[in-house]
Amino acid sequence: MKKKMGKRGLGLRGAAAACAALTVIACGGGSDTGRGEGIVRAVDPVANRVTLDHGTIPGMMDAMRMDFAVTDPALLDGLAPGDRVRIAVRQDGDVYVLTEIVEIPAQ
Ligand SMILES: [Cu+2]
Repeated sequence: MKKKMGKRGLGLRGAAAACAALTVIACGGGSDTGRGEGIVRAVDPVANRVTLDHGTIPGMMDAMRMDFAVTDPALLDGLAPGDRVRIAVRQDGDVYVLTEIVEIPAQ
């Protein structure tokens, strides 16, 4: 009679995959500056905030829509919804702050 080992094998493999995922997250947490691109959705010069649909920021986060504080209100000058931008993001604990916003000229 043969014993079936399939389920147990998958379980171990699943556990290994989970560990690998945790390692990646831990590594991502170690990097506190990231770069990516995004599209401006809203600008709030009074609160010094900008809402972006941003792409993947390697080591920091996946693509999503969110709003960021900016280090310098002047970074928001001339920005309008629909603009494509390159960004540099600094992570301070749970807070993400843009240190750089550069408009990508439309082609
Ligand atoms: Cu985000």
